Amino acid sequence: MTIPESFVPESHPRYLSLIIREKLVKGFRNGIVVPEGLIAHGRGEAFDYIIGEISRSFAVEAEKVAVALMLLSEKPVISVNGNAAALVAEKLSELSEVLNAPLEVNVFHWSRERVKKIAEYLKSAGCKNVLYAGDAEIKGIKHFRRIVDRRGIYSADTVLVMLEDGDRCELLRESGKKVIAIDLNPLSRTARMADVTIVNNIIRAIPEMVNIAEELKTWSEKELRDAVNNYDNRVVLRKALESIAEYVTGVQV
Ligand code: PTJ
Repeated sequence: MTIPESFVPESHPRYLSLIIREKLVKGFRNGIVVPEGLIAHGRGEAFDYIIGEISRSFAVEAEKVAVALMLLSEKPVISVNGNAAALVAEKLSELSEVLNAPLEVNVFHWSRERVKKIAEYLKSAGCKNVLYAGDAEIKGIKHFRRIVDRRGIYSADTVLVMLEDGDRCELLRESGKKVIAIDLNPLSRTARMADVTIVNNIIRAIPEMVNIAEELKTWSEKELRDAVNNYDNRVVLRKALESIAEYVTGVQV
């Protein structure tokens, strides 16, 4: 008998969800994902479940504005933690390329060794622009997410974050940066603090943003500015909550 690489049969009704778990467990065994990251994924899964595990229109609307904002920015940076690297390294590399924005390794559970491991992993997934020097600090943050790269988040004008914590999001904004957050939980502090909140799973949002970026690169600066100026994040968060309520109450029991 040959032992399969994955124990999940393709016919399993929750195949994709189980494959994602396997990716994270593999990332954990390789020292990229921390045990706390597995717990954080559980919370994300629960929210994804009540969103319906698809990209809703409010998410796509925010993805478009996020890409427009990054294209308009002088120094956009994509902040990557362990879970994000384990789940979407290749697509993050593509997004980095198309937006001309470096990926910066920034983690809550910091060690120089782990940061280097994640950076190497992103490079092996094709990313040519990975920052991880940890040679600067964001004032006011006590935890390790304060450690940033001088050429990256420290001097960025726009930062894309995912699986972020609310206080850093707030401090990044206070320091004059625009913050785009991808978070499945529309109630989180991060979701409420960000300038643009994409309530979606990173496994869908990042590939979609790559495609959107290809399209928006053909837009004029005015068209990009109009998209950003006409956007209201509070309206989008409200739509997310209404959509969840509608979806959950519509399920036949
Ligand atoms: O930075 P690291 O790698 O050392 O680890 C950081 C973790 C993930 C442990 C840390 O950031 C953390 O504790 O995250 P939180 O505070 O639990 O926040 C995670 C948020 O991301 C929650 O609101 C989840 O709903 C959401 N989330 C989880 N998985 C996904 C997600 N959002 C989008 N896509 C996901 N796949």
